[in-house]
Amino acid sequence: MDYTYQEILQQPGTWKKTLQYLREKENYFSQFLAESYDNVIFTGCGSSYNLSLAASHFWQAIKQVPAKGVPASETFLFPGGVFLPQNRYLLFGISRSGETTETVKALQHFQDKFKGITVGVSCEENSSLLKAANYEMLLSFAREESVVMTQSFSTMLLALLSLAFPSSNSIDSLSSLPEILEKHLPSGEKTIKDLASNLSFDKFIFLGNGPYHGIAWEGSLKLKEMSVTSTETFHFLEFRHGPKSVVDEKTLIIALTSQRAFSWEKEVIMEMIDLGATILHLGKTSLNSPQAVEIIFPEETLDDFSLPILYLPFLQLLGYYRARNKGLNPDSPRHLTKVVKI
Ligand code: F1P
Repeated sequence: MDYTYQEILQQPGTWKKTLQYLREKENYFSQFLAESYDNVIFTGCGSSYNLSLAASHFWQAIKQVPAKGVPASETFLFPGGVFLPQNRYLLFGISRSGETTETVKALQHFQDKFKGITVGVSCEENSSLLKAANYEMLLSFAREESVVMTQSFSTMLLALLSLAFPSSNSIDSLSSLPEILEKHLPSGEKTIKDLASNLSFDKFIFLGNGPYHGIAWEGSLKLKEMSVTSTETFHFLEFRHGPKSVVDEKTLIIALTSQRAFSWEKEVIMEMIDLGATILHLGKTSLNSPQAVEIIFPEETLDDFSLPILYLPFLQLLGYYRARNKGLNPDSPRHLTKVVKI
């Protein structure tokens, strides 16, 4: 198999290294976590923007401070919509390569124009982003050959989630994640591989609320990048307000349900099944529907912070196997390069 596949499957081990890294760096990170900020901004491009969306939700929900995920280009093209001159910010710049032009520029522009601290989050040592930042989160053990981001995404998100929790107990609540993933990967991969062999679907809709919305965007981007497939992404209830008009028997809805809003999300899913859709459901509780292909994670320790991360490898495998079934090479996705420099 190729390196994209290998890197998807090695995530349990990479996640263990991530949690170990957070333990080792606890004192270093406490230097900036102890300071006070009015707002927290997460920024990046492509997958790293999707990561920013998920991380900002986690951060605000856990730390009770205003947090926002924005595309790196917005921070310098429309700063008035992102920053307030009188406020003090904690700005996380997220970039696997640490060389994406917009993300490096976002950090430099912020440091020139606004007040606060910057943290570079990357897998590449000595990268331009890490050199520009006041602090660094260097996850070099999650470096990857794949053009599309796989383990680097889940690793950087897991690291930021762990950082958001009050030290010590954060790691405990997430420490079971690698083993849970390891347990579900074999059967989950088979489920995804079987579904991806069905090339009759021509519409792919990703649905996710709250912290799952950034994950829905990332699953949508993986399928698009690797298999050259048009995809759409919505919050569950938003899908009723017009976009559901496209649903028919050739529609696959990838539903990333939560614990908190499951009853609301299930209602939308059942309505779409009545319109003819097939469902790929990742969740904690089964829908008990013959129209739903499911990967269920019943473990008690899982919640709306850890589940979104756990869904990622299966969404990555969906993109991988559909690409393979279309005769495409996931290691060299059409038109794409590993880093976008302008
Ligand atoms: C960001 C990015 C990826 C995309 C592709 C090109 O990279 O846009 O999101 O999938 O690999 O680069 P980075 O800033 O995280 O290195």
